[in-house]
Amino acid sequence: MLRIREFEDRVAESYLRGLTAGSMFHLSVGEEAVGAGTGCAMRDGDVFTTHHRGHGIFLARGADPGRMFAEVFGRTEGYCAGKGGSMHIADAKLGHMGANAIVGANIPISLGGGFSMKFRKTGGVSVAFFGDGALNQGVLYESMNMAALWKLPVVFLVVNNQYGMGTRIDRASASLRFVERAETFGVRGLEVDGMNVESVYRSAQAMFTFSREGNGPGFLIANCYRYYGHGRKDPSPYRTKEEEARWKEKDPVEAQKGRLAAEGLLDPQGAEAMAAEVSKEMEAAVAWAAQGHLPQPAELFTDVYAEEGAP
Ligand SMILES: Cc1ncc(C[n+]2csc(CCOP(=O)(O)OP(=O)(O)O)c2C)c(N)n1
Repeated sequence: MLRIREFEDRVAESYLRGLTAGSMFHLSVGEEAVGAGTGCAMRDGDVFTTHHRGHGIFLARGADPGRMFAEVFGRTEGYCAGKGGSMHIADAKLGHMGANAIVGANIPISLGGGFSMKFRKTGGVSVAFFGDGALNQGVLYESMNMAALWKLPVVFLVVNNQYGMGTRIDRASASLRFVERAETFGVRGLEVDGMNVESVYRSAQAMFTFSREGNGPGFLIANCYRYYGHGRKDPSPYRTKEEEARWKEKDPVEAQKGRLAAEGLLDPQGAEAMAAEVSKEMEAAVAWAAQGHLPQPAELFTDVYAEEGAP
């Protein structure tokens, strides 16, 4: 969680310093428990897709922050040779089938991932991460129907940060009973406190196990909050300072620090040392990425489509 937060804060800072390629960055500060909890519950061989706010999830799956910064900076050393950027990061080796900027569009790709897992009997699970903004997209329910019909190992994972751009979830959804919606399709549904990393980990673990053991798809909705606006420069005029403060009282990093301290597993010096180590790691990653190379015009059409035989 500390690594995700530090990474995202440095993306924000790099953006303001003009280091980044592109003008829009969707940061997941406040959502760290969802990234870390689900990422740790997945296994090697599992596959996933994310929405446009997926840096934290990829980091939790083992992404190298240097290569992620390089991608965000549009450098050839990045995961997609600098041509995907923040919103289109993918890496087959780590099971990342791609971030996607079209709300809900990654969901049927994960459905295909689940079909592949079942067809090839790999024992893996395919996870689609998306925001509450996708909860009223038809493609979600088309995908749920097919996943349930064919008992595919797919988990629909909602990172419910309460807002789709400036629209609060209850202004966009006629009903908030999303678990019931999923159950209507025969998809097992569960809701979890997305500010508590241990709860997220346990719920995700249970859901992934259920699904990978051949019982069909799952739906997990994790309730959390994004601390920044929709993009770095969005001042969030559609929500109140009081609401922001209420959610920050449940800060996932501080809450976990408190739980570990209460169990005698972490003291203030230990916490400080951990934070310093993470800060050093991310500082080095930014410096390395900033020295990277910009793609040349001659490379315009390379790294765009998969080579034949590529994973
Ligand atoms: C199909 C589609 N409609 C609209 C948009 C514009 N858009 C980009 S992000 C976004 C809000 C997404 O909210 P949510 O899915 O909850 O994710 P969050 O940004 O909160 O993480 C919208 C409407 C889009 N990218 N794709």
